[in-house]
Amino acid sequence: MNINNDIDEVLCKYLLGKNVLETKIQKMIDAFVKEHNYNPVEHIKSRIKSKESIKNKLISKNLDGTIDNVVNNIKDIIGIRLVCSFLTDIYDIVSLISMIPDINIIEKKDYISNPKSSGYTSYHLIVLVPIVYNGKKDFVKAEIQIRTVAQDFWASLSHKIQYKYEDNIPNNIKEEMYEYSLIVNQLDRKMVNLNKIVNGNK
Ligand code: 0O2
Repeated sequence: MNINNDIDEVLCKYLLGKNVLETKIQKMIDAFVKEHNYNPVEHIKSRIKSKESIKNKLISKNLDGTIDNVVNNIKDIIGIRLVCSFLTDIYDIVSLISMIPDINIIEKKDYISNPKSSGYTSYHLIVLVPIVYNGKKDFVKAEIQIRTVAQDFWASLSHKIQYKYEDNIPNNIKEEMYEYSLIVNQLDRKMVNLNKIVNGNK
């Protein structure tokens, strides 16, 4: 499949959107840290989806390589991941993001309450980010993934396994990863409780 040549210009818009979103999220974190003397975010990672990955996603969705299909059907060309210590931080971060002026949340996916069948847990937001490109106002979509350090550790190995076996992950590995996702969840909950005790149940 060949994606239309205009993809490079479209990707410039997404790069701009990534910068706008990163700046707004960083400001949000700085303000929170100033007020609470606590940083809920351990680290942030962001990326623009590669053309190869965009192409593969279109193929997996049975879509042609038109710009309309890219813009309307690929919501994670901009991907920002916020990794935090505690499960409770995730929900605080979601509510902080929902208060950022100009950032419009259009979809929320709580894979913590409803984990994926693989065992994957994370909180995903799809947002609209305002940009000004060639003097014109526009919006681009972005996916924000919010997860704990433990969930990130699990997802990182899961990603390597998916890459290595593509769609043919052996059942014993799938089962083992699912079992470890339950352990991650249990650990995350225990850490929240312990942290409450350490902080005098605040
Ligand atoms: P990559 O390389 O991380 O970008 P959509 O994909 O948005 O059209 P869908 O299926 O509703 O449609 O999206 P979903 O499931 O909300 O989010 C998909 C993303 O979640 C994946 O993006 C991964 O980042 C992450 N994810 C989902 N399941 C797993 C899993 O089992 N293991 C890991 N490591 N990550 C997972 P991509 O584009 O598939 O991949």
